[in-house]
Amino acid sequence: MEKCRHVLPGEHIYKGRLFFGYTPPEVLDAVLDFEVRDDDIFIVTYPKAGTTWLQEVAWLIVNDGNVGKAKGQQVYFRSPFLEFKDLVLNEVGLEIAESLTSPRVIKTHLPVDLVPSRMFQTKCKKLVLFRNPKDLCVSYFHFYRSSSSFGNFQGSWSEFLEMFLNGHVDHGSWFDFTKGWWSKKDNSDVLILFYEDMKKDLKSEIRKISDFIGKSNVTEEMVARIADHCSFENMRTNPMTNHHDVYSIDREISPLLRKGVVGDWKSLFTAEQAEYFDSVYSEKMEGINVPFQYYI
Ligand code: PPS
Repeated sequence: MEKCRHVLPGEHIYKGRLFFGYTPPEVLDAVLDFEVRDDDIFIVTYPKAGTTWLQEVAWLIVNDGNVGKAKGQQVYFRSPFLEFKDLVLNEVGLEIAESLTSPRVIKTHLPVDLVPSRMFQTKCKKLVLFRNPKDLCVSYFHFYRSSSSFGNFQGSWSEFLEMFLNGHVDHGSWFDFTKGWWSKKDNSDVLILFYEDMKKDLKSEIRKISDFIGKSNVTEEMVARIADHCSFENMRTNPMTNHHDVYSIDREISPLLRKGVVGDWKSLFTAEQAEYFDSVYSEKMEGINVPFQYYI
C-alpha cells in the first residue's frame, strides 16, 4: 500500500489492507476459517456500493417477499456483517451468522483473498455489487464525516479523495477490491451486479437475482412488492433499514441513506479532480474493462 499522511486513530493494517477497530485482526483471522454453507448467499461489496439495498432485496427474495417479517427486525441482524465486531454492544457478525438458519444472506466488504477460504470450495452464491467509483467515493466521504468508526475524521473532500485513491481508507483500496472480484466474474457461483442497473430497473435486477439463486416461486406480484419495499424513499423512512438507531452514525451530519442517486459525484468533484481521478483510474485499472456508468 502506498504511504499516506492522513493517519487516523484506530487504524490498523491486516495483510496489507487498512481496517479500523470494528474489524480487529482476530476477527479477520476467524473469518478465514468461517464455516460456509452450500446455500449461503454472500453480498460482496466495497463500502458504499449499495450494500444495504442489496441485502434487503436479497433477504426478501430468499424469504418469499415477506415484508412483514423484514419490518420486524433490523437488516443487520437478518443479514449480518461478517467481519464486524462491536465491543460496546457485544455484537459479532460471525456469531450472528452462525446462529442463523439457512439460507443465510451475509454481507462482506472484504477483498477476494481475505474472505472465508470455503467460499470458493462450496456452492454458495456470491452477489458482487459494484458502483461507479466517483459516486462511491463521494458517498464514502460523507460516511467518513458522519461515522465515529473512522477516528472522527475531520478532513476535507480533497484530502479524502487523496486517501481513497491511495487505498488509505477503511477496508483498503477500492482498486484492489474491484480487480480481485472482477477476476471472478466468470465463476458460475458469482453474479456481478451494478448499483446503476438497480436504479434503472430494480424489478429486472430482482428477477435476475432470483434466477441466479434458484428461487423458482418468485411471482410478478412478489417482484413488485420487493421493489416497492426497497425503493430509496421506503428504505430511508424504514427504521429497520435506515440505521437511525446505529450509535456510531451521526445522521445530522449525513444519514446512511443520503441521496441514493447516480451522478452525485458532480456535487463535489471539480473538473480538475475528475481528470486526476480518471488518470489514476486508467493507470491502476489498465487492461480491465468494468462497464461503470457515471450517468444514467
Ligand atoms: S455500507 O455502510 O458500506 O454498507 O453502505 P452501503 O449500503 O453500501 O451504501 C450506502 C449508499 O447506498 C445508498 N442506498 C440506496 N440507493 C438507492 N436506493 C436504495 N434503496 C438505497 N439504499 C441505500 C445510500 O443512499 C448510500 O448512497 P449515497 O450516495 O450516499 O446516498
